[in-house]
Amino acid sequence: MPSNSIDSLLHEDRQFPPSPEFAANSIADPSLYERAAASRVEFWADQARELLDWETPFTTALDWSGAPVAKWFADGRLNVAYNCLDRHVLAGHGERIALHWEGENGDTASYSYAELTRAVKQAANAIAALGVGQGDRVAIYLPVIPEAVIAMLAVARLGAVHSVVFGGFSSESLRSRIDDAGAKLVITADGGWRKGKVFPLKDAVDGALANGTSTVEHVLVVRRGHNEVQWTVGRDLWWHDEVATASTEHEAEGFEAENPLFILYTSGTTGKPKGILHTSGGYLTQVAFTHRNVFDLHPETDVYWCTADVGWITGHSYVVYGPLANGATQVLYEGTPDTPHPGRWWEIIQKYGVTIFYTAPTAIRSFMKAGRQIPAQFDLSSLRVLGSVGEPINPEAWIWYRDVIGAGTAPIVDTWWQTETGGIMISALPGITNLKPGSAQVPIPGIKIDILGEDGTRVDPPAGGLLVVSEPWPSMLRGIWGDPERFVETYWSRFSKDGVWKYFAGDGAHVDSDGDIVLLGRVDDVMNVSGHRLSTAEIESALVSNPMVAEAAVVGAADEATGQAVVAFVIIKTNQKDAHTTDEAVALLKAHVAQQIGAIARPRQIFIVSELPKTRSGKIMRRLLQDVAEGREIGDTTTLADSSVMTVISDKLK
Ligand code: 6R9
Repeated sequence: MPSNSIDSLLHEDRQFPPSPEFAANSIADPSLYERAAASRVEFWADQARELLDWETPFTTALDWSGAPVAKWFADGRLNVAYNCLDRHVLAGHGERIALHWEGENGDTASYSYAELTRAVKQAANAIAALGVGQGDRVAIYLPVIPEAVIAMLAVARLGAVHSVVFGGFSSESLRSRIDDAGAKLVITADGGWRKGKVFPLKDAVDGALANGTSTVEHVLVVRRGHNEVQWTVGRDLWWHDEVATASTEHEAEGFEAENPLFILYTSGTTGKPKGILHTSGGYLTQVAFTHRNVFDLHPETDVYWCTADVGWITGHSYVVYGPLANGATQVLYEGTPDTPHPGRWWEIIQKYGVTIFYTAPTAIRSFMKAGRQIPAQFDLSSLRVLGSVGEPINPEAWIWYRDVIGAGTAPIVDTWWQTETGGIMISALPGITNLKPGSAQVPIPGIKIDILGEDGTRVDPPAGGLLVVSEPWPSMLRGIWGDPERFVETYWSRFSKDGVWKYFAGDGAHVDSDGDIVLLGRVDDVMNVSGHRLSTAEIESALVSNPMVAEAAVVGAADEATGQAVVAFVIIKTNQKDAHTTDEAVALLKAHVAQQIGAIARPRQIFIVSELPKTRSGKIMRRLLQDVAEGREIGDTTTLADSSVMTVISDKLK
């Protein structure tokens, strides 16, 4: 966010109270805050009992004796997939639609809860027959098709652990995730539809497994793109051969509440992505609670649509687990917002009568740019709640979203949370809170957030500082896969002391005079590009893995459309300098990053420079490069080893 807009954010005085009709029909009531304030842990225990079915009820809600690894509801047993499926059928809701799927190419499919339950039972039988059982890891690399949801739930049903890898990640990224988790099985598709074309997925899996040292025994392939694929006999199996022929009977077994549910990799401050580990009972409790209360879900009548890909945490918590645990009817869409025409999303809302819509600010900004005449061609009158996630939403975009998409009346919930927090942590509740553009506003009931100064003392409103979560919460991460030290170091070392553990989120935040929280972006070397997290170090290491490159520095520069954009400064090796023109080198390096990590990491700009600004201890001063990338006057250079470097760099860019 450009720094000059922060001031205006902190003086936002427009407020939008809930309409009396909305408040009267809303699921949540203010007593939630009172109950949570009276006893936070008991409050969560009540939610766990009310929202979920337990095979064995728990007797202890929270065990924090192994801090910072929490155990929630640890002596209880449940089956996550049973909670998302079978119990709704048993309660008489088998005919209710669980998924309305819309393929980008126009294919559609609908699954009732009874049909989805049957499909998951078949998939669980097929996957178990491949030797997958409790604790085994399964990598899932699929487009947004019903089989992605089915595969996740089938793995969960067996007590196994899924690691979903976003389909836009490269073969290299997939390989490192498969290897880190030691996956036994990969579930993929031949290809998927994106921007009017089939993109291959199975090829990338073949590439990831090519060195032959992988732990993967089988690859289960869904036919979706009908593109040609290579086949390794004995290893590769078609989903339609294995799953469609499997038995539709499968008894869900209860697993302990702390049984691992999934690993999801996310970018951190170093080059190596972190495998964030989530478990079962606490995670499902918080995602079900927040999905119900933050979106004011009425499962009998609402049609919910979250546009996230299942490969991100938003897809896990608010496409798969939250909505299905709550018995919601939802839309699942495979493709991009503007294929085959720029009104595709609005057409989908009109077609299915979507009532609750959850998307990212970057999408809203791109629609703003395209103009209100596009959504105006569709009937959006079914919409009654709008959500935002992934990055701060600027007040202009907030107002546009409410006016143009929400008919000037729909409440907007700006939800702050992270892969690590598992579920929503800060958000308005639409029937209760007076909404304020540009602010995520208040912790949800049962969550304790503080804003601390650099020295760890609490800052009082109105003031700015660093965001911490001060008490354990049910859907918190339980660790970084295979790296307990990095877990403590990354999240808990900064502000914890004397046995009091505080989770450091990596975000800066400000509390305004009403006590509302305004998020100010990351304070570490993590960028947020279109709501996706990317690490500067990861892209730098991709760049230096190219034989042309001697050294690289990457910064996130403010970008109107994507929030931040990747800008790289690269030094070419002396003996490579004459091999390419500057334009060629830039094009080759952009393609190299896309191939190493994925197209989302492709730099917007690459500047070829002869030196990088460094401190005397050799640390690259990214702050100065960011000034250059954002076209600002260069800041304080006194700690540079050689202060003339910045003059050389900025002269070069003029
Ligand atoms: C859910 C998700 C987490 C980071 C987080 C923060 C940013 C997410 C936000 C927001 C301001 C919001 N972020 N939601 N910033 N307002 N409503 O996005 O998870 O991909 O792990 O990213 O995204 O910087 O730390 P993840």
